[in-house]
Amino acid sequence: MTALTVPTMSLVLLVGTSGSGKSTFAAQHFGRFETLSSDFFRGLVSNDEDDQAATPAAFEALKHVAAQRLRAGLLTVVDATNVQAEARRDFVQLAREHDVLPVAIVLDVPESVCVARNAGRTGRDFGPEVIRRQQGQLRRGLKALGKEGFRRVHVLHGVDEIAAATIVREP
Ligand code: DTP
Repeated sequence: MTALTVPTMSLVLLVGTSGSGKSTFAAQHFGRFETLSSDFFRGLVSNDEDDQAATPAAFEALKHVAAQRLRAGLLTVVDATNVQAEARRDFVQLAREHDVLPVAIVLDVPESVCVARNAGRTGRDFGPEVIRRQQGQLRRGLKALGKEGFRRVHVLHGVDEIAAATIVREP
């Protein structure tokens, strides 16, 4: 069992390709309101969580809610792919503005597993090349996360490590 320490005053970014299990992980380890999901926010602003055109509006709303929560001193988890450095930068900045620690939890799952999972889902009908591109971005990002300002970087390699992980909140 791997215990991942997460300071109570933190902004946690889940990082992983589509189908890596971020939402499943979030539901297992964090409270109902603690997790802000980009899918859910796309749904809130467009009625369709798969509508990629709604992504900018969804993230604007998500960041607004994240800021409100951090202001209230509430641990907050961002459930989005977060595989691009530009996408992560705003959240590191947001954490700093609210004096909380940016933390990354990376779900590093083989491409074949993610592709197979997505094939069985409605609304995730993009081809395997999307997962491959995200995997490439994830690989490059893994080395850079510390330099980007994340104060803790937890990397879970593979399905078994993810299943065995627990979260330990630190005051
Ligand atoms: P996305 O970024 O596309 O929203 P995700 O949040 O990373 O995807 P999900 O948690 O939604 O991934 O999981 C994708 C699918 O895989 C979903 O049908 C549930 C399934 N799944 C997740 N974790 C596991 C697991 N450990 N074992 C088997 N199936 C899993």
